[in-house]
Amino acid sequence: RAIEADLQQAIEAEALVLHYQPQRRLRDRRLVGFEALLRWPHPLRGLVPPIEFIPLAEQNGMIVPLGAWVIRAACAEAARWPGEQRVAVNLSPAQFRHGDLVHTVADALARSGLSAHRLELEITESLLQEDPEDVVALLRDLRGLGVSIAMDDFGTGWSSLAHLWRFPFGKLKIDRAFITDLACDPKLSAIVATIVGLGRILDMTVVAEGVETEEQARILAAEGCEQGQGWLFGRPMPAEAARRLSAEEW
Ligand code: G
Ligand code: G
Ligand code: MN
Ligand code: NA
Repeated sequence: RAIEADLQQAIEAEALVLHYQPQRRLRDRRLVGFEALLRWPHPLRGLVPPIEFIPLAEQNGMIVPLGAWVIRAACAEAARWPGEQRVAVNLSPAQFRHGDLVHTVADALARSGLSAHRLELEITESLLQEDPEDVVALLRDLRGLGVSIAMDDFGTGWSSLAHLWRFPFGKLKIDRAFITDLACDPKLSAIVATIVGLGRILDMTVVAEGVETEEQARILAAEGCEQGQGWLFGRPMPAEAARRLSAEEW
């Protein structure tokens, strides 16, 4: 309960922060975007990672105002990047059920002046499992604003293939689970190659998550995977550092 009250207070005080992790084109390592990742600087607990408070915020409904803040903050920050890279924001299923997500996104774009094509919304497969028709309609409305939609953690849910044809995602993010042992097991590179082929046919950009080694990056590039995100290409970093990187790699 103590943590719940603390979190409520932190959200109201806008005391949470976003860190930004680089996303790079594998071919030439060009910086193409950043994923915004929420952090909670807690006076006693230090920098609390999202796994420790997002599930709580999802249970008690705080994720709706918190998620709206994340969208506004990420758009405002990205609007300041000299390199005009894209920003990706994670969405929880509850943000689709409650609150006016389309209005929230449109408002964040209008307030920040960020071009819609520079905003990417990451959703997970679990969202599509719930109520596909309604969700697909909402995703289309979001696309209508000019933003793109990425399927996060691709390959870990079980509705993935069933829903791919229903909705034109701009991007598939291959889950880290397939990348970790990529260099050790040819079965994993076969899976990656299959996802890359699927992305090509469906006209979706494929991004590998959790890329930690040059060997993994080499295999991914050889398989035709377009982009990568992971410690090899940059750790999640505070806003000021991301802004500097954006300028340096313009
Ligand atoms: O590095 P990392 O610990 O930041 O992220 C852990 C998980 O938390 C990821 O699965 C990510 O999708 C999720 N996450 C990070 N930031 C946000 C956010 O702003 N909103 C939501 N809903 N999830 C987030
Ligand atoms: O939204 P998503 O679940 O994909 O969030 C990405 C998560 O993966 C975050 O917790 C982020 O800190 C973490 N992460 C990013 N790059 C790497 C990496 O190269 N290795 C590992 N182990 N974790 C990573
Ligand atoms: Mn993500
Ligand atoms: Na992911």
